[in-house]
Amino acid sequence: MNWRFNRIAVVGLGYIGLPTAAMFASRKIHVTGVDVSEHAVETINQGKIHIVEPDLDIAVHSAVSQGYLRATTTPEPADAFLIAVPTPFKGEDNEPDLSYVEAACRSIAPVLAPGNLVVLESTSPVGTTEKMSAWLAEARSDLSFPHQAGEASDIRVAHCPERVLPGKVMQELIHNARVIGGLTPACSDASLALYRLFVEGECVTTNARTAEMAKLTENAFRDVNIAFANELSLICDRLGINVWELIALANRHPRVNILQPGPGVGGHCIAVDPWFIVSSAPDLARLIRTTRKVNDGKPAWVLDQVEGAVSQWAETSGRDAAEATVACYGLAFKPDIDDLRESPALHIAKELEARLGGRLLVVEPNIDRLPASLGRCRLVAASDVVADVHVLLVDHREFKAMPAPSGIVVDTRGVWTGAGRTM
Ligand code: SAJ
Repeated sequence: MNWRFNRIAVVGLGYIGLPTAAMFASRKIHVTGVDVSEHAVETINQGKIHIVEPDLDIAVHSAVSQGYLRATTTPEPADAFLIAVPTPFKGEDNEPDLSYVEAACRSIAPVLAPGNLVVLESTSPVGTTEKMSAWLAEARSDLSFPHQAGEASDIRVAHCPERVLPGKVMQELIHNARVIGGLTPACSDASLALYRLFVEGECVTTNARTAEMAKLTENAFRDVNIAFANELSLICDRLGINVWELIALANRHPRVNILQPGPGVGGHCIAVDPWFIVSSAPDLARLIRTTRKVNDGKPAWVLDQVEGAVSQWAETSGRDAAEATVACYGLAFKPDIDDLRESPALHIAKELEARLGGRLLVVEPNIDRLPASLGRCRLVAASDVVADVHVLLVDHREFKAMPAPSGIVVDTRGVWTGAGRTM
């Protein structure tokens, strides 16, 4: 079948939706961006962006000024609708919260017309695409949907999970392979034609449930591998072995590729998505649940290390531990970005502030001002630090380029104490 997409609507203009909208617009397709935030809509319509991502500002500015991208708070008719809204978890049991997906479905339902395609891009638990089809059908009993009518449905529904790395979104959107899972083969075919408009990577079709699980599997795989490295770092510390040297040596084996330990796992994906697998098969997902606990437990271990370092300073200097000045290097959730959300480094700095009072310095070259939650710390340049204990939390390029500071060092990333580095 020959699919035509004259207008595409993207619902949710965040880290995934806005770059995707700009990408379609760059191929001279009319795109309507939909978001509940008036601020986001106004900013985008001025050709500006409300999030930080390299090269996105240029793409949005040119898409808006050439008239291919326009943002609104109310959905309008289109040929294809992409849903890219958050899918967080909630409650003590980390259950997936699909309320944003449901709200997005209910908002587009009134403008759907026969022949339309609806694609879910948000990372979602297995079964969400079927639920989405059911929510749409509930709102539009005059149309038929694939979970009821199969190949003959008026509306096509598919899942095509986003897989781009924050900081490299504009390149990865074009070049990464895409997994496309339709509720029927015709739904997959329509989505394939949609993504081929700008994706140069391989586009592979499957069913919706497999596509949902593929995305969760990718992030759970990375989580397991990081947990392995984090657990090794605890064991090596006890045994007096440099964990970074150990991993570099083990990785010389042709079939071993261990990731790097750190202060914990941050961001909005890897620390969240594995829980979606756990909640769908709690009795079977034993390794994946333990992985989450290992990675979530790392910040507490780092805090113990810092307290140990402060006691060591007090002992050797003959001073009171309460007089120690501690400097934290890095607050972001990973290197060379300014994103502090769900950052283990930020969590550690906040805890240290609470425990140490005012004598905490923070070096974070990617921000101009400390978040309000760190009201009693001082943001300083690395060259201005005078401290007794230095805590490296993020491997920003600036820290890699400088020598290890003198004093006691707690290095969670192996930047100053890693393989091949001397103290
Ligand atoms: N981390 C380590 N050690 C490592 C690698 C990462 O401690 O060796 C930490 C980072 O410091 C960070 C966290 O893990 O705190 C996550 O960072 P990341 O760079 O691994 O991943 P994200 O969360 O930025 O993006 C991931 C990507 N998934 C995979 O690489 C499998 C990305 O492709 C996904 O699109 C994204 O999640 C998403 O949106 O799901």
